[in-house]
Amino acid sequence: MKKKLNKIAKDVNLFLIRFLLKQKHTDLIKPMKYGLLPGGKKIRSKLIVDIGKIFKLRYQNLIQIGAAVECIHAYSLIHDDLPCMDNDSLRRGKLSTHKKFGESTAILAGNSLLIIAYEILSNSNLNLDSKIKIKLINLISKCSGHSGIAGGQYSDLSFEHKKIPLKKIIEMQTKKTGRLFSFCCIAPVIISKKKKYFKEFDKIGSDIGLLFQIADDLIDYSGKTKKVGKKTKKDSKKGKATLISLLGYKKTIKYKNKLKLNIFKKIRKFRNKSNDLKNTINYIANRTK
Ligand code: GRG
Repeated sequence: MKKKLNKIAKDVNLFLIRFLLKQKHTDLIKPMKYGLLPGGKKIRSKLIVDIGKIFKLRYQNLIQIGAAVECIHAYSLIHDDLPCMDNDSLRRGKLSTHKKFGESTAILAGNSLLIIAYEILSNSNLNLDSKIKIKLINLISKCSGHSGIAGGQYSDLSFEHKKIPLKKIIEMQTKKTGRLFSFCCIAPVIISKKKKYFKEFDKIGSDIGLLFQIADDLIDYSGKTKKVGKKTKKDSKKGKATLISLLGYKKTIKYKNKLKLNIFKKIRKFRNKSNDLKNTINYIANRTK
């Protein structure tokens, strides 16, 4: 699993480095690269490749779509670390982008990464039919804006120091983290034009996203800053609404394991074609950083 993940991370980074090299050089490229390239696991790209494998899709197209997703993901992390959001000075084991380059530069580098995701998806070297590209762009827009990442982040911040019911916490985490995972799971279905699987992979994606977020909250609860590469034990200090704050540590682990088994049930029918996907889901559920 680690070997395959590293290969995909390397290929995505290589694509991004080449793509950025072809851009007109500007002073924002350096902070953009800083927030985008080193350290990230590229787990979202791994999911795209795993599901692409089920539908026998071209690897290089999947890497290019993964690159676009990683730009949006990096943008969300850069903005998430800002003082007006979660105010974190450490990310991926180094200073967060605003600590290194200043707040205004971090905001602009983040915005530029969001825009570049659309440039990557609409680029003529992405070897897909224009109609499919438009569908991908339309979906990633919905997953990133007010009904997705940004909307989920808004709820996350407004829930701080409040008692929030389980359903609302899950809804918030599904938007904040799950929608981008949904995109990763649906994109290969859109490319393969297998409409009948669309809803199924939408749900699988948001469940994997939720699983990822729960694992992330557990890491915050019990992980060590040095190993994780970002400050841990912040959620309780900030009064974040998480499953741990509501159910406690042990029940949250039970919830996570049940969710994982449910996802496995949904992908069982793909038999050994979904082996890589299954390994990635296990990795997501058990990760410690
Ligand atoms: C509209 C895209 C957009 C963003 C603005 C700031 C913001 C709104 C949203 C924040 C979303 C956010 C940071 C969600 C948390 C998801 C999460 C657990 C990220 C950690 O992802 P990893 O572990 O990171 O995959 P690496 O470093 O491996 O890439």
